[in-house]
Amino acid sequence: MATVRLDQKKRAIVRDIPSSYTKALARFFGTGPTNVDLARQQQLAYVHALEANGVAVHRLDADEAHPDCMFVEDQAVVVDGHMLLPTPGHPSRVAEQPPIADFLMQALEGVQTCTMGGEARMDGGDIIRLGNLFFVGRSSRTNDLGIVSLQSLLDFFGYELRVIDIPDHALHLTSICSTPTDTMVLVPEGYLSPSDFGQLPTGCELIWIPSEEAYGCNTIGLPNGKVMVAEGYPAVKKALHDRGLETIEIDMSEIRAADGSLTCCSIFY
Ligand code: CIR
Repeated sequence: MATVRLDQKKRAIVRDIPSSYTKALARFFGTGPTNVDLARQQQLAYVHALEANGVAVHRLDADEAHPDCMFVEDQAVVVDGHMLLPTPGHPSRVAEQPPIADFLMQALEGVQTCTMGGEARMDGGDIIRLGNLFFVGRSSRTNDLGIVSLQSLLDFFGYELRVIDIPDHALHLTSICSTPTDTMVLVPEGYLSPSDFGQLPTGCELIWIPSEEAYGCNTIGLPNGKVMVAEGYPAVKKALHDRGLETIEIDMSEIRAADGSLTCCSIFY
């Protein structure tokens, strides 16, 4: 999940993959998953990588009625112990939320929770955090009313929010972008431009990656300084290695097949 700083990544939830996963939505990077066993193996490797690097992982049960339920990032936005439960932007995904919300409300005892009403829509996958500066994608899943709800939460903390229009050939902001550290943003050429981000705080950097590695721009930075990356994206690896970061590669082929990236598969809380 992209709304916590590196030092806040101590605990995460993931959700098991249902047998119905072959019916998951796929319109962008993926052509639809075909091998549920392989997807489960890849998710297990993902969980092991998190655990091996100091993150305590809780697994929620799969929901057979919701093929996309493993993509928990979209369902809850946790910021400094507060939580926004967005109304997800795709109707088929709305009912995935209650078990995730219930778990987080218990785990984050006394958490201040807000929900969205009316026509507001947002997927958590449209948000990234660079220190205390937030970016939100205005996308096919996240609308202006959803962005207003997020703004209200961030106003409480005094954090700035900048809006980025997501091009039609991408699903979410996190589909094409991530913050492997609290001072770096990985961005693909051909999707976004420097003006989308505006002036970054001193010491922060946009790292441009060739467009053919757009999927690889989604990474998970870990508190120990290592970065989880999808296997098969050499320019992403090199950019991180050049900056002194160690990478952990995860085979994401059957998760990518459903347009899912590394951050989509967990919520840090
Ligand atoms: C969907 O289309 O909603 C899922 N198949 C993929 C969701 C990926 N989530 C994310 O980028 N945060």
